[in-house]
Amino acid sequence: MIGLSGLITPSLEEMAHVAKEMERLGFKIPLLIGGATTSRTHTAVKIEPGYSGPVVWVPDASRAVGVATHLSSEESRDTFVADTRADYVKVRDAHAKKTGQKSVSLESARANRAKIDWKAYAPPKPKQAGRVSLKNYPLDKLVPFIDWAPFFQTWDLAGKYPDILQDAVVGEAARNIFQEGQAMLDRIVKGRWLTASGVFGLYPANAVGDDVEIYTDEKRDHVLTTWHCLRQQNEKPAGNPNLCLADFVAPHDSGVADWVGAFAVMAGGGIDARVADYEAKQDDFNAILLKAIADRLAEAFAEHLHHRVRTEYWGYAAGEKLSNEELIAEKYAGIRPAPGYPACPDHTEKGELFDLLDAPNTADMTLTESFAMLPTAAVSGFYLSHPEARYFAVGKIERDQVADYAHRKGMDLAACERWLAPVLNY
Ligand code: B12
Repeated sequence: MIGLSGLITPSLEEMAHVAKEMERLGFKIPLLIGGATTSRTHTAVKIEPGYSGPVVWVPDASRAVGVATHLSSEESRDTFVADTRADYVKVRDAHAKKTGQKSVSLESARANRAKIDWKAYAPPKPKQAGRVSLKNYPLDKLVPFIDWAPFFQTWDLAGKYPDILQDAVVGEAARNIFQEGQAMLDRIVKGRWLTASGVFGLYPANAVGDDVEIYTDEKRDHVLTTWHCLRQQNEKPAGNPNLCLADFVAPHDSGVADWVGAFAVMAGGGIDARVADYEAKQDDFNAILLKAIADRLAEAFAEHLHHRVRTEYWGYAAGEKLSNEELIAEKYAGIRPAPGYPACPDHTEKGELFDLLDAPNTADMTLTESFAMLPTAAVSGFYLSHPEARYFAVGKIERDQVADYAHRKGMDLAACERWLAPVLNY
């Protein structure tokens, strides 16, 4: 059997490609699909039609054993495969009948942008502009910023932290894994098992249409790089804007001198050798535990650095005093949208972001050809400071926007459609 796991959306198209390649090469073995961004619908609609062998979406790793048992059993294999196929035919039919979202033209969506009174607003100027590289960042500084809630998700334990520790059903399991997690964290920090490195930059910037131009200096006449944003195109009830992240940056023609930030952080330096050690001992539990803690540290680094930027380097929230719970609940001013998240679903924007920050040299981070970051325990994104800046989902977009976007990015339309496949409404 072949199993494919996909964390971010570029994997979705890659999986469909792998299925077609298996068909072309005459494979007959089962193909199992799993991972955070995959779904039964995607498997049925985009992957299964490409491969005539068995294709099964497995929502949870614990079910992989049952699925594999069926697929390798002489008695149940044919029925299991036939049932799955019949199910996917139904899913495809239902998907084909689904009426797509009602959209507006890009022009109308732009006319309905978020309206900010730029004349009445003075963007905060960073106390220290430019790029700062933070290599080998002290891990103990990150620990207080850890959000433990997703740690329990990794172990399929549902509930809010810290309440989950007292939960009647999963409380004991949660306490046990939390204790193991704390012990691993201690080993990592005291033993310097992992290195964390990051980089950020604060730049003069202005919006031009749906793009954000980042300038080389405050004269703002030389563009260093452009951050391309996508706009919501679903029909909105009166009074609700069709949002685009560029709406939260002062337009160039307003004459208002705005700024944006960019960052990339990781906490997985040196992890591969440690994981390999555990795996060589067949200790999968500790291998997963180590990766889960590294992921928590990477997110804590993003939270910690954003806090430092707000209070020190950009300094617009110098007096901010928020508890970790308030930070997790995003009670601060400004946002840090990350390419791939719903407000900026295009992963290719990480290319320009990494170039801008010189992330391979300044933070020991690289991108794969599918725009996944290495080490895997990594987060990257932008900083916006406007108090009205908020997260939203771009949702599905139409051909007119994709053509415009491809043109703005200087990208071939077909390539652009491939990267944006999960958000196309056509
Ligand atoms: C934890 C997490 C992270 C961690 C860890 C990532 C990692 N290295 O694993 C960190 C903080 C590092 C991270 C970073 C990023 N993330 Co993230 N992350 C998540 C989160 C919250 C949980 C994913 C997870 O680990 N779940 C626990 C595991 C165990 O579950 P799972 O992956 O679903 O796998 C289970 C099943 O699917 C199945 N399974 C999985 N694979 C397979 C394979 C087979 C063969 C089988 C049988 C079964 C199977 O078994 C597993 C256990 O049951 C999700 C949101 C969510 N709730 O899903 C976002 C999410 C995956 N992240 C997302 C994004 C965008 C990113 C970043 C690109 C953001 C950025 N710009 O920095 C980066 C990318 C990192 C990189 N290296 O490139 C998006 C992806 C959406 C998209 N459009 O692509 C998500 C969906 C959040 C969202 N709603 O937008 N992320």
